[in-house]
Amino acid sequence: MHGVVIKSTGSWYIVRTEEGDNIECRIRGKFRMSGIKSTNPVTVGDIVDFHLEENSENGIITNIHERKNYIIRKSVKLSKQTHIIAANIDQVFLLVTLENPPTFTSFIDRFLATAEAYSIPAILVFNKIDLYTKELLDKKKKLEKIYRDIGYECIDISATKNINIDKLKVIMKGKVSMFSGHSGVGKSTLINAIHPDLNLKISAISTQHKQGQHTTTFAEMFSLPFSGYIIDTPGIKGFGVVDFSKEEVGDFFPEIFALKQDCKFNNCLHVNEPDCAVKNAVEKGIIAELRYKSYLQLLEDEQENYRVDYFS
Ligand SMILES: Nc1nc2c(ncn2[C@@H]2O[C@H](COP(=O)(O)OP(=O)(O)OP(=O)(O)O)[C@@H](O)[C@H]2O)c(=O)[nH]1
Ligand SMILES: [Mg+2]
Ligand SMILES: [Zn+2]
Repeated sequence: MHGVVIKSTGSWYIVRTEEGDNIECRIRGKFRMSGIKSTNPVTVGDIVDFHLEENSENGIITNIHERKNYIIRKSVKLSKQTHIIAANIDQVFLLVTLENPPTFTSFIDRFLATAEAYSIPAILVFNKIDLYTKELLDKKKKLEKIYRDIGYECIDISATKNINIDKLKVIMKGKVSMFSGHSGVGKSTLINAIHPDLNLKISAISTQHKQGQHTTTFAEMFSLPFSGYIIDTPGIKGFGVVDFSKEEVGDFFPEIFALKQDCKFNNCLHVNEPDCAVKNAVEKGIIAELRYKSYLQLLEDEQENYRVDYFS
């Protein structure tokens, strides 16, 4: 038998079969995907083979089909370990709020670079626009211009006021979409707005810290009434870009990638090299300063910089 993993709690997996049955499955003994050191061998979105245990309605997973792609993050405590958030994703929506909680551009850029590295189309969704002041609307507009100019779609929504939810539904139809972003940005609220029957748990962000409360604790996949799947994920703080080499970081910034053949040195890292087309473009304002700073930061790969905002 086979199916898709729609939920994982660490020791149990819910596998949905083509007939639409949900079977609780386990893995037995050592089960490792070659090449990935991760805390979870099986993840949401994985296509797996399994067989039913004797005299039981539960199954044992015996095989994971090759993944089209997957997104990983570094485990917070064990920095060398990674956690696979989800696999076989068609597109990822990054939910962004400029306040309550703030989403910093360094985080957005790290996320986008990761999506580029895995060749997963990424869409920026600015949520909670019902709360935006004139000043925040201006800031959002400037940010959107930067991201649109380099090819990323940006959509303004309000999950609670039902603004532009239909626009999202059109893009999601027939696809596996993953929702990501900091805790409290409204991922679960948005999924409820798209598919109210799901009635996912949400919580107010803490008034003291203006941060989310990590309400969603496991990634989970839901099938949509208009065809397609949606993956809700727990809020993430940092996004570990695990296996980038310095030379390839620029390839995950579309505007840097586009210019690199014009640099004098073909292994130019666009830091201190002479006749660097990228640095020239930054000076002329063709490449946004904040994107370039995010790029430099990724080169250094300093964890503690995750939450630094270069846009203000
Ligand atoms: N005003 C306003 N509040 C919103 C909107 N979307 C979500 N919220 C509120 O933001 C808070 C957090 O929403 P959640 O959906 O729990 O956030 P989440 O991203 O799922 O958070 P985690 O599960 O912790 O990662 C709730 O109080 C929501 O009501 C919106 O469009 N406008
Ligand atoms: Mg949630
Ligand atoms: Zn260069």
